[in-house]
Amino acid sequence: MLLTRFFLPVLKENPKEAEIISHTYMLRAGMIQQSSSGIYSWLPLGKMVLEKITDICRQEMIKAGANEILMPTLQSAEIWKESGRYEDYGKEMLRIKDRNNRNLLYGPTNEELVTEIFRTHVKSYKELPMNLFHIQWKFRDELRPRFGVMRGREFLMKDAYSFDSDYNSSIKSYNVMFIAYMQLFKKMGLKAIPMKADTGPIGGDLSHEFIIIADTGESEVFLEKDFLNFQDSLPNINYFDDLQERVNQYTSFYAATEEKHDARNFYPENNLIKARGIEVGHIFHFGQKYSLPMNATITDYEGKNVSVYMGSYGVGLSRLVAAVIEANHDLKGIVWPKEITPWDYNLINIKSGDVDCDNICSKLYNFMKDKQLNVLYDDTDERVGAKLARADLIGLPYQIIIGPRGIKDKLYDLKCRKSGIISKLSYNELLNFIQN
Ligand code: 5CA
Repeated sequence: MLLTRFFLPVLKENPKEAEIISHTYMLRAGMIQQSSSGIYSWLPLGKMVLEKITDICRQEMIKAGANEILMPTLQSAEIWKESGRYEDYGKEMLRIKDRNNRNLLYGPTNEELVTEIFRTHVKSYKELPMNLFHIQWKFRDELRPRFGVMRGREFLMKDAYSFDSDYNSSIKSYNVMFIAYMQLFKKMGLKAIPMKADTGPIGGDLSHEFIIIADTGESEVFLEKDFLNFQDSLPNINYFDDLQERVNQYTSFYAATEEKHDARNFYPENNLIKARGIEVGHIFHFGQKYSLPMNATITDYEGKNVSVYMGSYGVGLSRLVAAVIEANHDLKGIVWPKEITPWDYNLINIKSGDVDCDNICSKLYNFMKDKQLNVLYDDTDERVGAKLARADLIGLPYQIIIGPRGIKDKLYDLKCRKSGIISKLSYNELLNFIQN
């Protein structure tokens, strides 16, 4: 991509409304623009990262056996009255009337709607287990939207819903999602820690939040210190195996959100740490909470009618963009992990208009495009200082910096954004590096 053809409205100053670094950098790097309180437009750079995160999540869901659907943002109030949540949900729910005076709402979550889809079509245990997921915008009229997309009112969520014919198999379905979450966060370059959690308005008896430790996080959490360094040592994952042992590896550590923390359950005490974190995912096992009032029944293997057992599983996709930045930045800007960076390379022509600089940059850019390498080429005619500052701000993993001095010496600068180390490479060394 040529930077002269890319809409990247960077800001020079730190916007005063931003209180945390991810919000500051997302605004400064031209990733988002606020449209009203807690509601944002996603500009090209932000949209690219959001897509990458979404895609990693989608692929893992499919691998774990879930089917993708797409439910609407607007839902009828009727099904929420069936479950009893229409009144309970309170002021967070945005209620709307259509021209015929019918009550609609902008979905804050989808347990009711997916249960309605299920009960229309599925009648027998033979069709189970089943997991349906979608990736859709949600609306919650948060009391205090803040920190940009971290706590928005409109936000993108991946929500999955499992259906099983009995309790034991519904725990297996919960375990599949538990492990899929560990995988998908790892694939985003993040260390998410599963913690015992409260179930709030979703309900149920078993729940885990997935937390990224960060000082700016809104959640207070308690965990065993050793958990921070734990790496899953079991061999490859097969989602059709029994995953209980794998889940136990994680749940044997003490880790709980503030609401679930109880120091009496913790031993040895000196190893406990209190930290702050960002909730990037939340999974719930709630059994028959929705299927009972909504009459979602199936016949089991004995021919009896039973209400289906369910769980729901959310990932905060738009929040994750901010969470990744909280976990990966420095004083100069964002430092994208390679897994979700919008491009791998930032080719910077520090003297556009100079024939030699233009030639070598174009040659390199075309070569990289031919090899299908992901590169953003800064071909603008701005000052060198502005170009380098912008490159650091948008944080692509490698910068290839080409200017008259390098051309004279036949040595070009390759800068690793994370370490800041600049290597001087010949043209061939540069080609070797980018091809490996
Ligand atoms: N139905 C369940 C699971 S599908 C559910 O709604 N769970 S939730 O309420 O915990 O939300 C799932 C995830 O969405 C959270 O873990 C969080 O990462 C994200 N999320 C929740 N509220 C917001 C918000 N206001 N802004 C950004 N992300 C949010």
